[in-house]
Parts: sequence; structure tokens; C-alpha cells
Amino acid sequence: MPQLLKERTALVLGLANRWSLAYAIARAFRREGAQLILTYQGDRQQETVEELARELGASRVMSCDVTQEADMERLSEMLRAEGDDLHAVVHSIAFANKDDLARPFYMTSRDGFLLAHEISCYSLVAVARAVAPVMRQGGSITTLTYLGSQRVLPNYNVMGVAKAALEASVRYLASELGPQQIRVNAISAGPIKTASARGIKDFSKILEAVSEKAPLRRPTEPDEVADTAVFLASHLGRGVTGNIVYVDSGYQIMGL
Ligand code: NAD
Ligand code: IMJ
Repeated sequence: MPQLLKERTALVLGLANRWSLAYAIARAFRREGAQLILTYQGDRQQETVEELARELGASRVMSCDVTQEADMERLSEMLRAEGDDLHAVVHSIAFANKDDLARPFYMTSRDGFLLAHEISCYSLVAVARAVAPVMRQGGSITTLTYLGSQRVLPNYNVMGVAKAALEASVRYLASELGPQQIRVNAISAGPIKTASARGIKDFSKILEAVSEKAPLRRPTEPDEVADTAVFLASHLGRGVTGNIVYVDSGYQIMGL
């Protein structure tokens, strides 16, 4: 089968470790022939990410904390200096204070609310602004979201509100960048045991409930999310923009 991302360059933000959805996506992009540029949050992840980057044959890896304006500037400059066109971007970043995922939503502090929105939503807007000038032939920007944006799910709290804003941002960005042939979409993944899911109260119970109720009767696999990211980034996804694509064993359609 021909490679779907041959001669394409892809930027993947949000790789922390082997369990990260960004890792599964980067691996699938590489399998499909893409050149990879990877970013990670900071010093704590440097060693792990550099090792994974070597294993993936990434052409560039750099730290980029999305809360730091200077880091966003460095990202823009690096992309400009590379000189090559960028074709695909994956934003796989979210964060809220652990406390805000444990106590009632109405107890969320102003700072906790703003932090969750800055990292989990505003960063997509900032990334879009940084990459658009080098997506000279058009391209695709994909982010990751979760059903907690649309429905109330236990403990998702301020993250659910931030994901709702993220999904709305996908639509506004798609509308504005469409004329430049840049498509913007989100993948709404079912629950997967990554670092961002570890320590979440009753996570195993959530996984069991999904497997029992979802049409496919099984949990979502990282590789299923990654293959959808390949589709969206590739020529096959050329007609799709402003969409939220559910990769969740069909869980989202069920009423009871
Ligand atoms: P993960 O912990 O591996 O990824 C989250 C990433 O966000 C990490 O790499 C972390 O370093 C990065 N990040 C946090 N703050 C940052 C900052 N200030 N600057 C730069 N990067 C920062 O977990 P994951 O499950 O792979 O999460 C990736 C995305 O997938 C998130 O948007 C998450 O909401 C979404 N998602 C996850 C699931 C799930 O069940 N795991 C389901 C649906 C959607
Ligand atoms: C996260 C919290 C509550 C319920 C949850 C999740 N469910 C799922 C997740 C049911 C699937 C994972 N998810 C979709 C996320 O977006 C996670 C985001 C997240 C996780 C943490 C944990 C550690 C921390 N801050 C976090 N910020 C965001 O300190």
C-alpha cells in the first residue's frame, strides 16, 4: 500500500512518554513516511522524549511549554528557519490542576479555570498562529478532545469546559484558515490509560462501563486514534474540516 504521508512534514506537540497519544500518532505518521518534528513540555521529559525521537527517526525535537510566549516564538522561528513547508500538525496537550479534577466543578478557582483553558484550549490558537505561515501549500491541524466537553462526566469538571472551548475553537479556526486550505479538526477519543488518565478516580470502572455499553464492546486503542489522525492529515481527509471525529468504539451514540 502506498504511504499516505510520503514527502510530508508533520509537527506533533504533546509527547511525554510511550503511553502518550502523541507517541502513537507520531509512530503512525512515520509508518506513513512523514518527516517528524516533535515538541515536549520541558526538562522533566527531555531524556525520555529524545530517546523516543531517536527511535522514531524524528528530524527535529525541541521543548515548547505552551504557557511561555518565548517558547511559542522559538517554535515559530525554528519552523521558519527550517525553510520547508509544513503539512500536518497534531496538538495533543491538556492540563488542569489535579485538585480541580477531584472537587466539585463549582469550587474551581479563577486561577485553576484560567490555567486549564490556557494550556488545553488557548494553546491551539497560539499553535495555529505559529504554523499557518509555514503551511504554504495548505495542510491539516488536528487536536485531541474528549466527550466530557458535551456531557457531564464525573471529575472531568473544568477540563470538560476547556474541551468545549477547544471544540468551538476548532470551528472558528477551520472557518478562518479554510481559505488558505488549512483544515482544522478534533479527534474525540474514548478513555485510554495514559499518564493523563493515571490517578483519575475510578478510571478502571469507566473503562469497564465503556466496554460494556459501546457498540464495539471494547475500549479504544491508541493506534485507532493514530490511524484517524493519519487519515485527517492525509489527502484522504481533504474534504474534512471543522469536525469532531469520534474514535470511541461508538460509545457517544448511546442513550442508555
Ligand atoms: P499525556 O499526558 O501523554 O499527554 C498530555 C501532554 O500535554 C503531555 O505531553 C504534557 O507534557 C503536555 N502538556 C501539559 N502541559 C503543557 C504545557 N504547558 N506545554 C506543553 N505541553 C504540555 O496524555 P494523553 O492522554 O496522551 O493526552 C493527550 C491529549 O489527548 C490531551 O488533549 C487529552 O485531553 C486528550 N485525550 C485523552 C484521552 C485519554 O483517555 N487518555 C481521551 C480523549 C482525549
Ligand atoms: C480526566 C479527569 C477526569 C476524568 C477523566 C479524565 N476521564 C478521562 C480522562 C474519564 C478519559 C482523561 N482525559 C480525557 C483528559 O483529558 C485528561 C486531562 C488531564 C489529566 C490530568 C491528570 C494529572 C494532572 N492534571 C491533569 N490535567 C488534565 O495533574
